[in-house]
Amino acid sequence: MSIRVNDLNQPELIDFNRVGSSTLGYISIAENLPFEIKRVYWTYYAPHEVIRGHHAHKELTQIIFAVSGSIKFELENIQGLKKSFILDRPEMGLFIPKLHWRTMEFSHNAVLLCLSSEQYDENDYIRDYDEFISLSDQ
Ligand code: T46
Repeated sequence: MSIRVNDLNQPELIDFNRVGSSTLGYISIAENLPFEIKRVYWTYYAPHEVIRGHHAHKELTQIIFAVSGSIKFELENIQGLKKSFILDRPEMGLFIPKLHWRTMEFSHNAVLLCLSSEQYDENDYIRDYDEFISLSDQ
């Protein structure tokens, strides 16, 4: 099963579909992604009142799932275009291209699963918002 990303430069919600039934339960499958997965990580027990993120990535692309609970994302590209997304179904993935500033708010029971195009590298982070916005001048 291949998933389709309409524009590799734009964030997008992707429906990974589900296989199964309400009596048996469901399975969703991620394969043939638009990037090679080099890292998988998951985030959990994030208090609802905490806002995570506050950074962008220079090269990293990712697809993120809320495998439990719900997660609200605020994304912004270097042109200042802002988009909000809510992940609240396990079969929905959020594709986030490189160079998007992000913040996330978790529901109390949320578990975030991330499929990432790169291994962890702190040098790939932009953690200063002014530095991020100044990239539009380049
Ligand atoms: C994103 C959201 C959804 C590591 O050592 N290795 C890792 O692979 C990761 C992801 C983090 N860390 C360390 C680095 C920091 O000291 O864990 C600490 C918190 O990491 P970070 O600031 O990246 O956490 P979040 O939740 O703000 O952001 C992460 C991803 O970086 C980001 O790309 O979209 O999860």
